[in-house]
Amino acid sequence: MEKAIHWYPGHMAKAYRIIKEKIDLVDVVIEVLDSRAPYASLNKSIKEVIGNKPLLLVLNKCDLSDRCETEKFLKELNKEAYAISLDSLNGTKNINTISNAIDILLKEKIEKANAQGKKIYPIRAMVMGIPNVGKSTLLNNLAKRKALETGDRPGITKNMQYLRANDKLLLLDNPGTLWPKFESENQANLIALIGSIKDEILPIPQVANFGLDLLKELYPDMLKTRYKLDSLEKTNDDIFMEIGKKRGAVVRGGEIDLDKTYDIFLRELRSGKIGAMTFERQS
Ligand SMILES: Nc1nc2c(ncn2[C@@H]2O[C@H](COP(=O)(O)OP(=O)(O)O)[C@@H](O)[C@H]2O)c(=O)[nH]1
Ligand SMILES: [Mg+2]
Repeated sequence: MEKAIHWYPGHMAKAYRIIKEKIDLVDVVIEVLDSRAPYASLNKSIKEVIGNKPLLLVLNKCDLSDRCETEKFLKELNKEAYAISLDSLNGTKNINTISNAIDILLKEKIEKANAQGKKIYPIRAMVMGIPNVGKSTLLNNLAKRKALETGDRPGITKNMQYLRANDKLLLLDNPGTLWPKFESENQANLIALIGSIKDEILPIPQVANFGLDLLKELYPDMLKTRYKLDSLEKTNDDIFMEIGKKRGAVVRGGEIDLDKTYDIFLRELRSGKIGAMTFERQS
């Protein structure tokens, strides 16, 4: 990106320290990913942070992603860790799904405890993930109470108690915030697109253009339908002008307000209004 997006080392060190302090309190770690960009939202250093704790990957926001692509990602990720997909806003079955997944993940440990007549339940878990993937929403959904502050802006989760999901599962009440990894410009753009970086510090025109390029390539029909576009064989600026016009993003004199258009486009893209889509493909 022209204007580099940084996650300062100070933040990283702090996040690392907080997680290290809590990791010994739990039996299993749940890393929440955004199913629209599972690889980009995965923190590759998590294994260093959690040591040998079993890891459950939850591809969240599956209501917003392309089901077919999500299945492919699950298959691939399942080679490295246990992976499931969820919609944490609407999940009456989420507790069972997570509880069952943890039982499978901890199968050996559970069998051993049973054989020795030791008590293993309740299992303690910690939820982690980069900002905005839905950690607080998932915790609220599992604990069936709106105890945690949620928001669609990154960094809203702050300061130990456990929340009870069911008889078998306790969750540390505060999720661990992991830092996103910017290994490439593409990854930084994806992280921006899923809303894990505050818009205030983002080069919005670049992110919007990245989103438009992606949709032209991956979901051209949804894009055309949403904005009633006859053709995509135009420059991005021309397409944004059309979108702006249709959404009434005009300034005095009838000129299109591109900044406003970018905001509208990104809001609609992020909230699934253009359609359910996955922004990454497996290489
Ligand atoms: N559509 C959809 N939105 C979700 C889901 N989970 C969380 N969200 C929304 O994503 C935003 C960020 O959620 P939050 O729990 O605050 O993320 P956190 O930063 O990881 O704790 C909020 O606007 C949530 O309502 C989901 O499964 N589906
Ligand atoms: Mg949160």
